[in-house]
Amino acid sequence: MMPKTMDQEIEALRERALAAIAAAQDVKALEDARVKFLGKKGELTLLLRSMGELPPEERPVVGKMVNALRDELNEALEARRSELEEAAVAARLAAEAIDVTLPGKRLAKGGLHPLSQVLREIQEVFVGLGFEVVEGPEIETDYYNFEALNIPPHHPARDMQDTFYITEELLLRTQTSPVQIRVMESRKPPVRIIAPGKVYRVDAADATHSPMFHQVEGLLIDKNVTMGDLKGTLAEFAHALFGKDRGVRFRPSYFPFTEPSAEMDIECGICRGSGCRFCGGEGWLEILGAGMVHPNVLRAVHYDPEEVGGFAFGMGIERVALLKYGIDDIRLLFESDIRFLRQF
Ligand code: 2NM
Repeated sequence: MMPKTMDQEIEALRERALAAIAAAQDVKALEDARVKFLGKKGELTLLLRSMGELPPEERPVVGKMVNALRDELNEALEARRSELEEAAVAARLAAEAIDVTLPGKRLAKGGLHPLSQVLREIQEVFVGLGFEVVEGPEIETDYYNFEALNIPPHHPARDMQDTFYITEELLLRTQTSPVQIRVMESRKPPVRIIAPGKVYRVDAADATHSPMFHQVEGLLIDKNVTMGDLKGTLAEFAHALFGKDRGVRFRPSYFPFTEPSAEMDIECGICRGSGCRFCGGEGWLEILGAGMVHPNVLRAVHYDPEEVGGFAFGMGIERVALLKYGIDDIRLLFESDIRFLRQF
């Protein structure tokens, strides 16, 4: 075979180079092609060097051809580079496109536990009547839980069978009244507070008992407070929570920390007073205990019973929730069964 002439060699190199440029599918492949043909040790550079072997009169002609080829390849490289860059941008735009017409993802909606709802309602009623919400420790001393509340040393409530003792002195509070003792110790009358929170009693869990439950207790101390103030305040509360059409009644009762003491009933919402299974045939449902604060309790916090006095009350929030929603088992409030909770 005849050795290739210089112009044949240039033409062959041109075709290979243009093919490589056209075949490059990304900027990296294109750069490899540039180095292969136009780099320091590239094919075109080597060709230029080999010109030394040509007869002197051919050199300018071949030199021109090589320069023209270099220009052509540079242009082809540049054209291919912008093609690839535009394609890359187009691909990215397509991949990142957002379909603004797609329907949104539905968010799961949470809700308050029925106990929390009832607690908030109770708090709103009393805050509206001028009471302040206060909290206190769940671990209490014998003094604040019993002694200051006029509960004598051998009262059954103090029994190991009824109270969770931690030591001889420390216990889990059996009511939130110790919070009210603490507030009275630290403030002068008038006092208008409610104390919500967890309380603990040794009880087996059944439809109406739980070893932990929630209470709201209230206390109002001022000059010239009467049993009429107690009745008006608590009737107002019952009507706000259960509706104005529900009758309320007060019955005499006994608590060591109040004298006189009473319990308040509300007309049964199921039978409206005629007697049914929900109210045990009574027509009435007990919702809270109350009374005029005992002089011994006032003396324990260094208030003068001749100067000031007041009323106090206490209710179980679980019980109020059961009555309000017509639920028949307290355990449903503690089981976190979403099928039950969703109904409120
Ligand atoms: C009740 C019933 C009656 C009560 C008494 C006091 C305090 F601290 F003032 F003595 N706080 N709460 C009270 C009174 C609680 O719960 C059924």
